[in-house]
Amino acid sequence: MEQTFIMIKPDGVQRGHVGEIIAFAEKHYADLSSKPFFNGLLDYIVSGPVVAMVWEGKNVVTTGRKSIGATNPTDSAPGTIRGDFAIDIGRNVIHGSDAVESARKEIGLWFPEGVANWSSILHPWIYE
Ligand code: RTP
Repeated sequence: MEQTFIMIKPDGVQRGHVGEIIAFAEKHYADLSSKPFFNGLLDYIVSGPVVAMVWEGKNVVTTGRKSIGATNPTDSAPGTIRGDFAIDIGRNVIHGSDAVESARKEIGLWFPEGVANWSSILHPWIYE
């Protein structure tokens, strides 16, 4: 079953500060290191605790991103998480992996010891 990495960003949590995650943030957003907003993005991501999750389900990378909504809250539809809760592109509340391969990398980065190998008894009622 497909998995995706989901993280509620600091403005979605609003508590304390965790300096050690700077290294994670730099790795997590390594592909954006040449962008002008990179340093601001790192400052933001390490400004407080985050809630990191792995979601599992059919096409969950795509459906997760649809639930999250467009990167810029100006473009994210009402009913999506960013559409309902975010105001600024640099404070867009939540992250979701953009592809199965990036989900695999991000889950490995954030959960180096792995995630529980569970299988839901509900699957037969949810999926044909
Ligand atoms: P994410 O990785 O956080 O889920 O966001 P995304 O795929 O929708 O967007 P991406 O292009 O990967 O950008 C990563 C995060 O960088 C911040 N950003 N700021 N100030 C700006 O112009 C700007 N552009 C992007 C956003 O927090 C975005 O989620």
